[in-house]
Amino acid sequence: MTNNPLKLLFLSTSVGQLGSGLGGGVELTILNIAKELQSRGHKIAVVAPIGSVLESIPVIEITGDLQVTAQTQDYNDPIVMPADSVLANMWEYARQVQDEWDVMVNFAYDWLPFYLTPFFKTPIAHLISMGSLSAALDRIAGQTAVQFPGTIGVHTASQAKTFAFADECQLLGNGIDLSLYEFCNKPQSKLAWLGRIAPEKGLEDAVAAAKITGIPLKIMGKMQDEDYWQKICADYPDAPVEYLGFLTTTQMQEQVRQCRALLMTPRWVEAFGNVAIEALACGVPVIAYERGGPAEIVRDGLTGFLVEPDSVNGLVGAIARLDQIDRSACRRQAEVEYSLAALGDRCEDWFKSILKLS
Ligand code: HBI
Repeated sequence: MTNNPLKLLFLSTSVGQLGSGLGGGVELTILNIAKELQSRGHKIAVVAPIGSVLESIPVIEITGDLQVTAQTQDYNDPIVMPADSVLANMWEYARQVQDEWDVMVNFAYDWLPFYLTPFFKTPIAHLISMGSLSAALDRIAGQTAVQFPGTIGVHTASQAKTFAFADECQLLGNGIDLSLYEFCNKPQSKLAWLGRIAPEKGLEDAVAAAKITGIPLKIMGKMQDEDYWQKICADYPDAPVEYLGFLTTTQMQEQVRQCRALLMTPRWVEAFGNVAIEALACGVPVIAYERGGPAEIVRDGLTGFLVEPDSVNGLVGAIARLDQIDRSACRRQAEVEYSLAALGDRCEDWFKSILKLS
């Protein structure tokens, strides 16, 4: 237990209810940091869109219209604020209660929380969960990095490098509750793909690799872009693939642990790639395009393979070499580098440093 408990108010992503999968990896990040810091005796509450659920963490549910997802916008698009913005309503609530909290932590990839930071008395930490996608966000976050040094956290160095203020970012990595993932040393002949079904995730390449190798591909994740999925099915009618839906962590790891590898095919700079450490925790090697977070996670040739980005043949070649990988080395890497305790230490240090600065 900590000797000086902090009161931390987390403000969630604005694009979906926590638990819906629309928030992608940041939903798991919020849950894991909140769980770990609460277990250390800190007081945590999460402000999130109505309908959000977060295990044993108190959630303050806020009504209003969800934000447009940043990755569907163009880089120079103006910021869109819906009439009854849930994001604006979340931050109005935060303004009213700010004196009850030591630090407020913003998890939304949105312009407003950064713009509001100088208007608040309580210090605000910003965890940015994607690479650069928007001129407006790059600009306002850059101003925040200068006005409030040390208050911007990211997951990886390659994600930080997509921003001009890379050197001002705290590198937090990420972490998972390893007790939820069961090691499997004897996989069946199948492959896994995990993530939001959306163009930036490059699912079509994994489907193409399954078709070429003839190894069945199990697809899990939120069906975010139905048209995108239908086009893949039309383009690869006889690929051995099966969509299993958006599963809970327990259900997902039950499937993934039986696979020979996880395929990661991001078209963008994946900020981290929670799914990579979830697979490693099950002893499942990760075959990933060498870009973004996964390139900093996978130990090439030891816990998986890094292949030339957007190269289906690269995926196929790596699949052929999977017998080289010792699956216990995958589990061990997750235990050493991606435990909740390691993530909790980095976050606790970050929040304490912000308090000292304020
Ligand atoms: N888009 N506008 C916006 N706001 C978010 O909080 C957001 C997003 N797109 C994706 C997203 N969050 C999460 O899926 C990632 O941060 C992981």
